[in-house]
Amino acid sequence: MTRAATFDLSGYLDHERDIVEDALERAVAAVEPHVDAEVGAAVRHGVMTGGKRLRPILCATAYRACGGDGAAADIYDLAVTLELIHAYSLVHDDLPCMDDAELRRGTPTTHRAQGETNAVLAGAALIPAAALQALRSARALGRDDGAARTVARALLEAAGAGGMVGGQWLDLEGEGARLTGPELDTLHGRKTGALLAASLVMGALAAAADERTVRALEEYGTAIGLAFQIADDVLDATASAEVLGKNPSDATLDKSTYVSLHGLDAARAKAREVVGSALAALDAAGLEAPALRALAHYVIERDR
Ligand code: GRG
Repeated sequence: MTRAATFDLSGYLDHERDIVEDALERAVAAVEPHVDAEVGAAVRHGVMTGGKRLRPILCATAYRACGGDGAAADIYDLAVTLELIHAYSLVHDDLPCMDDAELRRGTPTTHRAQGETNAVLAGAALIPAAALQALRSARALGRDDGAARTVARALLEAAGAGGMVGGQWLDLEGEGARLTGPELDTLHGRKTGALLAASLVMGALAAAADERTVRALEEYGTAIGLAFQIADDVLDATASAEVLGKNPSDATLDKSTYVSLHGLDAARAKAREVVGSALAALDAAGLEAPALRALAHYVIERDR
């Protein structure tokens, strides 16, 4: 933990985000020729309007923590497939039939800027684009066909009905209901945690890490996924729309959250405890990984 304190996370994040933006630009440019100009503009709006880029940064960081040494462009081409899936989920989550949001990342949501039909099509186009790019980039990193399929499967399982989409469904079903603590953990483990954990797993698999290391990073990813969601609930309850870049919505939509269930102080304490278990997973696998340690703290200390 002291190692994390001396790590220049802010410089690391700035550097990583620049490389991630370049890789996202390549990914968007590869989709645009296949769709009409309006859908292309919606794809670009959904992907290229900012965001913390946490998932690709976690993936590339896990890859290096496992000794991955493939060409830099290839690991980021793999890492941004997580962001393509994340971007689609935000575009669809903001639609009138879901959260009906006006603002995302400080700009109008994709359907507000580019129209609802274009937003639906753009989100849908991103899913196969991400899957195909995951296969291609894992092969480019030297993984054989079987290993590349395992990498792509990790992405799609996390995104699918057993992961993010299933979590979204639980979330919609839970509006207006008072969920128990374990129900809330399950909802967010699927909605947010699965893709965050897959970020670590995909980075480790791309580096051909051994099974024990892959599982340790999955454990770390699951823990920071939960911590991330608790922090999200705390921010929704405490931060302004100006800082968040979106309108706080949990109370409006009458959602159960870690704050509504436990109160602010207990939610913050739980987030710290879960970060502790993420770090313990790295310790148990003998992974020094200073960047991952610093990122675990960042997940609960961020201001947006
Ligand atoms: C049709 C049932 C159905 C589902 C479609 C819409 C959808 C699939 C899933 C949505 C799940 C979702 C919105 C998960 C994201 C949760 C979350 C914490 C988002 C914020 O992530 P950050 O903070 O955002 O990483 P930035 O803007 O930094 O990228």
